[in-house]
Amino acid sequence: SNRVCKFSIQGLTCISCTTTLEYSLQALHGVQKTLVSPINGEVGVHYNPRILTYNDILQAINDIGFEAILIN
Ligand code: 9UX
Repeated sequence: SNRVCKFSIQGLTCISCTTTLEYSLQALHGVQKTLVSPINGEVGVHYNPRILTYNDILQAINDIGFEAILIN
């Protein structure tokens, strides 16, 4: 089954970083789809909770240098 989590990413404003973030998240095993908006600095991630948790996704966001807050 699928789950969706959404993060607010601090300081995410440019297309370059948005693309980097999107590729990094899509490279994670268990991530099915990402929706990144540099306009509001948010990212939605569709993932399989049997394979990874939202904390793994948060870790991946942190690993590329962004702070993030889970918003749902
Ligand atoms: Mo980017 Mo940042 O490529 O302040 S969102 S630099």
